Amino acid sequence: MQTEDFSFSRRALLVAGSAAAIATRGFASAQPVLGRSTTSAEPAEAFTLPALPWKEDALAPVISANTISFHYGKHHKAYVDNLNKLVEEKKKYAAMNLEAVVKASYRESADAAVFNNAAQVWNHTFYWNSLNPTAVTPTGALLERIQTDFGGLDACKTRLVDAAKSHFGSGWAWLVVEGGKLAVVTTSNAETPLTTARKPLLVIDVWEHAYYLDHQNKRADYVQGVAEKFLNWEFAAKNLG
Ligand code: MN3
Repeated sequence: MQTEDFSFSRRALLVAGSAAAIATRGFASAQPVLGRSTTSAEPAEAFTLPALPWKEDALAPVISANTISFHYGKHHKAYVDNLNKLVEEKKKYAAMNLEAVVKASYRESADAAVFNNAAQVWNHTFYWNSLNPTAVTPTGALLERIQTDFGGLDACKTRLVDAAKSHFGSGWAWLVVEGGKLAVVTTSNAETPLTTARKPLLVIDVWEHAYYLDHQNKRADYVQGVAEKFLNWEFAAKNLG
């Protein structure tokens, strides 16, 4: 498992339906960074907030339009804005795309703020693409892996839901490939599989801002609703490759 396999593939995002919006500095790692040259003396193009791949009310009532408006329009946007401010001062990140910033800043304790904001930009875009208002079920190689590694789709969803429910504090519940097998893991705060040998397939945001307006303290209602109705298995399949 090579770390370059974990790139937020543009192909997967094209399938997710918001190609034009995601073809920005942050999500074009599989090809030259769009609109700028790493050797140019021109100022770096700013990171941008990718468009949502569906309408704000598409996941209601599990995730209301109100939650999406804050989560995407305020939280996600703030991470983008903060990252742009930070990178203006931290010139070594100026020529990097988003994935490179996440990976490079992770190793620098003095750049924790850069990592936190960059990783949260990446994690949130991955999260929006992990959700799909149209019910789809896994097929093909992904379904085979799910059956082999979890014993079936229901068991896979249960593992993801249980991990999301039991994660302490803010973080993320991920379906990943680790050591050639599917696995469910959680990360805290801005931590992301991007800095590890794990390849992310899907994620559920379990920060309180993801569900508190709709479900208050009942995180289980949110994660069960997401797992039952909105997991984007097509996105997972593309990430599996
Ligand atoms: Mn969030």
